[in-house]
Amino acid sequence: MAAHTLETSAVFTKTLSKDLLAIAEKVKNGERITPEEGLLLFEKGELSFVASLADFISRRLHDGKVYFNRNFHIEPTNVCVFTCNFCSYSRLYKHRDDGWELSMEQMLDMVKKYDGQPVTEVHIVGGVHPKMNLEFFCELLSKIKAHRPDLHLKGFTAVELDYMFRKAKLTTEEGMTKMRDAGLQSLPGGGAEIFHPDVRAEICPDKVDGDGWLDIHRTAHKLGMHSNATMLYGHIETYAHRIDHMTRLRDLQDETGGFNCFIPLKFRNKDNDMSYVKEVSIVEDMRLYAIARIFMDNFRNLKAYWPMLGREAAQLSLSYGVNDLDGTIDDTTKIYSMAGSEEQNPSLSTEQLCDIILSVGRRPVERDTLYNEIKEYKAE
Ligand code: V47
Ligand code: SF4
Repeated sequence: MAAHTLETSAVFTKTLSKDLLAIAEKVKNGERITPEEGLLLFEKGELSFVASLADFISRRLHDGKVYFNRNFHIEPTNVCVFTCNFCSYSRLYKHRDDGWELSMEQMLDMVKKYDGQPVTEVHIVGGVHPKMNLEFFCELLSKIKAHRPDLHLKGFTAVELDYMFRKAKLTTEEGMTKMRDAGLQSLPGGGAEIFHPDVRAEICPDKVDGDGWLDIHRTAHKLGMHSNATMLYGHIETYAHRIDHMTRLRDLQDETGGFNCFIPLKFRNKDNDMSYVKEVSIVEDMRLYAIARIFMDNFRNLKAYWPMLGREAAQLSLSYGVNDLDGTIDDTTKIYSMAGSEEQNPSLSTEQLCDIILSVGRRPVERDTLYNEIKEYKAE
């Protein structure tokens, strides 16, 4: 199979059912597949089949380019009013002595540590602390912007925003406008989990629901901001729940076009209230990436978050539709090391990240948050 052609007739006709063959034809012609067809891929699509379709789409969109970003994380606190059963990271307010709460000065010092370094983004996300309110975070944003105007401020999941806006007695639009005016430019994709209420009731009953999450992102897009979308997979959800989740995101993307990328997040089971749930296999991880690439036709970018997946699995995912490995992140990200990821100190230099990409025959390209290309790195 040449890089940009998909030979559906010769390769697949002997082995595939009519339904799967119809999906391959649609992919070849650049057509959207239906939710029923997405479900069929989960139920019947073998790894090699979905991989060839996903890689075809990824090469057609990106010509072998794999993006990464020079960013760093600030996690203001792991104190949280919510009790998501899959979370290994949060501590209730009454147990806050076991957790951390950074002051404004500590967070500004973290930003200053990167003075003179070519980072383009700061990603701010954490627990939902009852005392860290909208005013506090608006002040943080405007102080970071004043210190370093070129840094793109990406921060706060819909869960954090929903809580802050409700506490401030503001509508979503009023609250989001305040955040935007203080300097917030993009929202990360967290808090989406699985939108379906049956699953949410079991894994995260008390935080913003699926419609609320979508409404916050819709509002951000309307105000000219961008955002990401995640899906926490590999726990109690069924294939139908995954398709329902991705369909809702695909519909919102049709409406606003404001999503930058889709990020499947693999459930890790260490030290949380769902430790009894076995983690899914790497074959299921790769099938999920490939099917997401096929189904989410209006999302240009599919990201594997290597601190969660592990660097080798993330490298493998580049053959299953992934075209973004997120960033060169230092060890400020704790959410996955605490949940059992093999990456206990997730830090990669630009050279290491480029080696990972080059050694599987792809083209490493540094991007900014909005996927503007900064530089392509060639093999030495
Ligand atoms: O919403 C929590 C997930 C998310 C576990 O937008 C877990 O660029 C697996 O959304 N096992 C927060 N996942 C992190 C997040 C994110 C990460 C990287 C990049 C971006 C982006 C966003 O982490 C939560 C939840 O879905 N999570 N606990 C766990 N045990
Ligand atoms: Fe809090 Fe987020 Fe953990 Fe849920 S996933 S308990 S909202 S920190």
